[in-house]
Amino acid sequence: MKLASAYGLPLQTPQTSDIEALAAEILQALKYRVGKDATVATQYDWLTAAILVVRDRIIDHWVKSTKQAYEQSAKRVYYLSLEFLIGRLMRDAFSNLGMMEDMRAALGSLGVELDVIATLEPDAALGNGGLGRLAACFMESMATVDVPAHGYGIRYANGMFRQEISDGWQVELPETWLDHGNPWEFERRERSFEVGFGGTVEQVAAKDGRLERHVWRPQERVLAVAYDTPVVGWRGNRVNTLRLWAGMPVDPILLDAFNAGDHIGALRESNKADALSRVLYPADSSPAGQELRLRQEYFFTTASLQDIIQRHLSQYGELHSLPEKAAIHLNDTHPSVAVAELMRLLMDVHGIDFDTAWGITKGTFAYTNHTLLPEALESWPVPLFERLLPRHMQIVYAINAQLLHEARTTGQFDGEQIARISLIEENGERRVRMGNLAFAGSHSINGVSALHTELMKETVFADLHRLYPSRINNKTNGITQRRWLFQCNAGLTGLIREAIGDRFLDDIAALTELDAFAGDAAFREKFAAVKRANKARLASIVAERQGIKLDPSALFDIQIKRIHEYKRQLLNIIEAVALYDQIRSHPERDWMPRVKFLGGKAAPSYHNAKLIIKLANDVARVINRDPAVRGLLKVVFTPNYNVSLAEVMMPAADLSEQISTAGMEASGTGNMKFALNGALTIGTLDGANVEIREHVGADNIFIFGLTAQEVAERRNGGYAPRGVIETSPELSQALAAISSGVFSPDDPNRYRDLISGLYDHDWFMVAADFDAYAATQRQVDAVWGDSPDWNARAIRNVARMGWFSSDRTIRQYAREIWNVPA
Ligand code: T68
Repeated sequence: MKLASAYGLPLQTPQTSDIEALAAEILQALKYRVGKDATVATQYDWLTAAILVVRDRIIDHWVKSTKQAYEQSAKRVYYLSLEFLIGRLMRDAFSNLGMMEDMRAALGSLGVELDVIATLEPDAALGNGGLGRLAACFMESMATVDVPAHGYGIRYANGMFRQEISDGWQVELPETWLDHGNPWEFERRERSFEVGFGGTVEQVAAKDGRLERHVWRPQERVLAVAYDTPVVGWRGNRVNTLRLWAGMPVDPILLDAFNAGDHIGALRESNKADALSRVLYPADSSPAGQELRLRQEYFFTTASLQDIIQRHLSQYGELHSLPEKAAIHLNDTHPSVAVAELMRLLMDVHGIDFDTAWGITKGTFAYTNHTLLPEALESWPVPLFERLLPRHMQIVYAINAQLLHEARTTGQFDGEQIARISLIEENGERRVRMGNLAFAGSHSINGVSALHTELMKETVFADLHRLYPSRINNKTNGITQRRWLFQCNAGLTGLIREAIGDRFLDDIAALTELDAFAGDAAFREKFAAVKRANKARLASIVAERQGIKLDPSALFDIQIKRIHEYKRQLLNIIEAVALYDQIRSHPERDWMPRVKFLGGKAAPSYHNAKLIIKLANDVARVINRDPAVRGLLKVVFTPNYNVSLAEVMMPAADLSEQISTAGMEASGTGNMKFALNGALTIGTLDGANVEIREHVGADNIFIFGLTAQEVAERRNGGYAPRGVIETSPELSQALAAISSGVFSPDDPNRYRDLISGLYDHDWFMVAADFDAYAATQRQVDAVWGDSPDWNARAIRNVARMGWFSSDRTIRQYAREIWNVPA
């Protein structure tokens, strides 16, 4: 068996005749589908031709999968998500179909390098961070474990912004991923649905004079048009559909207006429709709070539900069986207006009574919560909700009446508790609570790690949980090993195959067989060589893009994720400053050379997060220039962190930074990607870190800091950070340096407020955890100094991370929430 080459994962050795046939197919596609001759084809043309050839094979599987689900009357899963952070698709498809080496050889025979055209494929960045990437991993795992599923979302013309760093500051630029067309998608003009906004609700009386139906007469109408992308599972087993909606006007041009000379006004409808699928809101873990956002949520939700109902009706002819044949999953509260919308469709359009409709709704929906941050819990002002969705407002009130009646009849809740259960927030401005709506309308509500789920029961959903104690359950997140090991780390994958054979490719539980190799010195050497090559690859990218020279033998310490105060990049940067100070003060000590990488995007309106990016860059500039620490410490901020950069950084890390304030990171999934690629974690007992420790063993992870319970106690007990800072000389000095402008001589006051915030309140407990963090970093150094020990621990991490596969997560969703076989 041929081993994995630098990037490929061959399932068979390529045969010359196959290669020739494939090359001929690529040329055919280039000529007849791209319309170019090989002599004039650009690299983009070759990319398109290569994708089209593989796409043909995918379509065969796709048609088969769709037919099969229909013929077997299988229950389908519908995953509604405002975000799908997919990244590039070509390698995914080649690798899952076992065609990587054949395609490489075929393209090579035509003088085209697969690795070169692969880098031209734009990232489909239709998401902000963890929540969107989880949706993408889930789509791949559902196809792999053979769950008939459709993802539903929005086809944003502009996804996540491109981040440039200019003079150390984040600058946001639009990313236009569709510039060269998108060979993966199929436009389905015939699959379009009307979406209404505003207007009035009429009550139509029945013959006997009783009120019968409500008819919503929207003031505005737009169309949602479907674009389908096939999602290929491992070994091409099943191909599911990601259906993304784009806004289109009902009347592309208002001819009357145009003819009257109002050329701009004539396009008004068109522009309005266009706006719905124009941009992804680039804020995570904070509410967008804008009318357009609510419009986007309703737009994709109603289109998806109309589509689901149409499919169900065409197969079963009635809607009472919906819960048996369809599981609709709400990825966070962004689609939770679906609860009211399904009720509306069932009652107003299909004539089903309220109680029956409510039963169908609860039987069909399930909801995942991804955050406990109070400021991130979505709610909409009642006047806005009522103006855009007048009928839904009535339905929300009707559901609320029923919900509060149920709560009151238990006799278990006082007035305050009832107020917290209510779908309407009544303190101050009245608002519709989307989390409570999703909870009320779902039979299952899950958290994304064991700790997060417990905290959900104790905090945000404490009262609803007491009312419906069987609804909350845990489904710890996972990641797809196809992208996050096989594809991004072919070197390590090849080495594992050499050691334990190929079984783990299909059954990730077999990865535990690698554990035995932690004690094998020869294997450790090979493992270290793979890591070193991955680090060299990252170093060369940093050299090329940023002109910074790095030594791959230094410890690569990486924190990459969205920039947010609760994720505590600031703690990491302050520790870098303290370390810098220590190295300068004690040059005689045996310091371990280290490169600290930071990367991530800040929401454009998040002032402190943007300031933290500037601080990272200011600190990097000073440290990297100082000859006193040369060869011992470097700080690198990698611009425009995205899925493709993650695929290079995860395999190159020695140390993974997962240092959020305990109780605030719901799960984390980057933590899983790093450990699976052989990085050791330094982290708090937060989110899935807790379970990672259980799986890899306490000796193979560096845990520090306050627990979630301790954080809560400190906050309740009147935490006084100033005293804490004053008793830590290292921390005081580092803060004084930052605050006084050592790293910002051009604007010495730049960080004064940021740092005084730590003295005055320090909500994220940076000061409380600093000493423990710094001390643990020195333990990291000590273990790093003993490479056999370090490598043994790293190997154990790889061997024991199989449980964090999203295949496991999806099987649990399938069996315990959706009631579908997997
Ligand atoms: C993340 N949430 C959690 N939110 O922070 C992370 N929010 O701990 C978890 O691992 C991950 O979800 C998957 O469960 C997010 O990423 C968002 O991106 C987001 C987007 C819009 C509005 C609010």
